[in-house]
Amino acid sequence: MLNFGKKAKTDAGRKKNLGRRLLELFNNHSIDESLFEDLEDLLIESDLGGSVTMEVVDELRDRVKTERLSARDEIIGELKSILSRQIKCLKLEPESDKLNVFLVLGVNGVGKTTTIAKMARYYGEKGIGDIVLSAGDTFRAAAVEQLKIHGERTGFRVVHQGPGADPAAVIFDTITSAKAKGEKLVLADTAGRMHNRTNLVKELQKIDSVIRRKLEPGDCYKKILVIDSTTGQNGLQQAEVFNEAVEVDAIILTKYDSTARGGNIVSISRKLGIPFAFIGKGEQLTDLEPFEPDSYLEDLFSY
Ligand SMILES: Nc1nc2c(ncn2[C@@H]2O[C@H](COP(=O)(O)OP(=O)(O)OP(=O)(O)O)[C@@H](O)[C@H]2O)c(=O)[nH]1
Ligand SMILES: [Mg+2]
Repeated sequence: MLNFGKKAKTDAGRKKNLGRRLLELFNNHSIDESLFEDLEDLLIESDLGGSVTMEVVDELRDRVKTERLSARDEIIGELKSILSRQIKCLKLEPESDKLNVFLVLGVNGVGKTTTIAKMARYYGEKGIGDIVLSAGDTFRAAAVEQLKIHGERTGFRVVHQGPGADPAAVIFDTITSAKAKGEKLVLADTAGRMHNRTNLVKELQKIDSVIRRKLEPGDCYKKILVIDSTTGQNGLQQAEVFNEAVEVDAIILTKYDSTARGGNIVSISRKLGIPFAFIGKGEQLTDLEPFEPDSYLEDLFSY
């Protein structure tokens, strides 16, 4: 079942990171088959997923054999480079001299609205001043207020209508006024909760088709999925559903500060080929970083 309503339980209680557990693994094994078997268990627990783990460990086993690797750090280094090759990333920047529309999607509570505010701040700092926030989450009454507060904090205008308004109409109006004002970037929020999953998908497809009809050739449109890193393999299922509904261009992983895992990046990259653009590491507006596979892996493997 997809986690469309309730938050998956976090792993805060079992926070013992992959790096430390890898060290323990090497301390307790010689380089033999049992090491690779326990490594598989460890990677599955870190949310890499069964099939991706098997492929990664098979490749590692081959490399250890052909390269005659025997030192712990060499083998861990090889594991990191195998994983690094599986991860896709994307530098997500608005294109200059164009209207850019970034539609932000994701199930409820993953951090969409906060991430929009973080992105506005991030791009604002980079000198992209003409940003407008679009309150496309009209399902939840407090959502518009939340985005208005972020608009005040970041200094950008917010286009909104009343609760219950048609989200496609709100985003349509935002694009119309952005074009009239010559603004360069629309960051559009969406609802993560609907009465059920079919409604959510239909709603997003409607928003997507309204945006497509409104945009002109040369405008830049990206659909960005937000995934909460504490939801583990559920993140992969969410990515599959949203990607099937509207074709996701990039993913932002949030709450990386609250989990010891986060291996689902590898399985999402490997299975769906969707690149990661940013990683959120806290609740403050400054807690957003462009996603870098090597520093993500350093972090995942740190002890
Ligand atoms: N620790 C941590 N908390 C985060 C991060 N990003 C968002 N949050 C928190 O997660 C909670 C939900 O964030 P929202 O931005 O409201 O999530 P949303 O996806 O817009 O939620 P809905 O509008 O209800 O669908 C808030 O308490 C945020 O402060 C992060 O990177 N780290
Ligand atoms: Mg929200």
